Order: sequence, then structure tokens, then C-alpha cells
Amino acid sequence: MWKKLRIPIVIIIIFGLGIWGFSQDKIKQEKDLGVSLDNELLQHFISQYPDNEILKCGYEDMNGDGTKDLIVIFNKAKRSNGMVVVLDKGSQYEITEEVPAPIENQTIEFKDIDKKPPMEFIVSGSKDGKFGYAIFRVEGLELKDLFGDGMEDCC
Ligand SMILES: [Ca+2]
Ligand SMILES: [Ca+2]
Repeated sequence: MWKKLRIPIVIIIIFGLGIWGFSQDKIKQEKDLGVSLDNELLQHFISQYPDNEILKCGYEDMNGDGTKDLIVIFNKAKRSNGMVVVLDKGSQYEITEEVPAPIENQTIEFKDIDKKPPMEFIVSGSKDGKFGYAIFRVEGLELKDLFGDGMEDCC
């Protein structure tokens, strides 16, 4: 009796673990990115940077024109990450210049630090246990680094 059942049970367990692992991956991916994969700005980024893994996103109006824009932190090469903002200009999307981004534990926080539009954002992260952060503002297609500490150690 048990001999006959053993193989089907093993198959069911392996198959079940596979589905569970896949669904966990999907949940993790969507949760970690900070935005859903079908976001149009994210899709635009993917079309322009097809080979870069996306690590973290932030979805807010970053240039004060009333449309939400997308901050994207992505992998460029081994231990080298970059960040851009995809701006939603209504009829078209524009991508800002690229700046270096932290290697690990990236977070994006929105804060209007000077109480004047547009909203600023704070990027923090680490590399080999060294923590750093910087405050950015989108000016035109430039990502202006307003203030920061330790970014050169974590990017
Ligand atoms: Ca905007
Ligand atoms: Ca501001």
C-alpha cells in the first residue's frame, strides 16, 4: 500500500512546493518594488532599460505638475546601481539623468523639506554595513542632490 503511494506523494509535494515558491516570488516582487508591474511608467522604464533588474520604485508627483512620476532604482552591473525618475508629461514620458544609488537595503521616502513644491525625496541604503542617504529634487531633467551623508560609501 505505502510503496504504491510513495511516488505520487513525492510528486505532489514537489509540485506543491513549486507553486508555493512561485507565488511567494510573485508576492515578494510586487511588494518589494513599491509599485505594481503593470504600472505604465514602470513599463516605459523597462522598454528603455530592458537589461536592468529593477530594485525599488517610488510613485509620487516629483516635479509638481500634478501627475505621478516614478523613481526607479536599478542594477547596472555587479555592485553598481543607478537611479532615474520617469516623468509623466501627459502625452509622453521623459527620463531624468542617472545618479548612483545604494547597493543594498534601498529605501525611498517622500518629504517636502522646504514646504515648497515640488516634493523632495530621500534615498537611503547601505553597502557592507555602511549606511548613507541623500535628499534629491527633480529640476527639469536633473536629479539635484540637495543634502546627504555617506552616499559615496554605500553606492
Ligand atoms: Ca509629475
Ligand atoms: Ca519642496
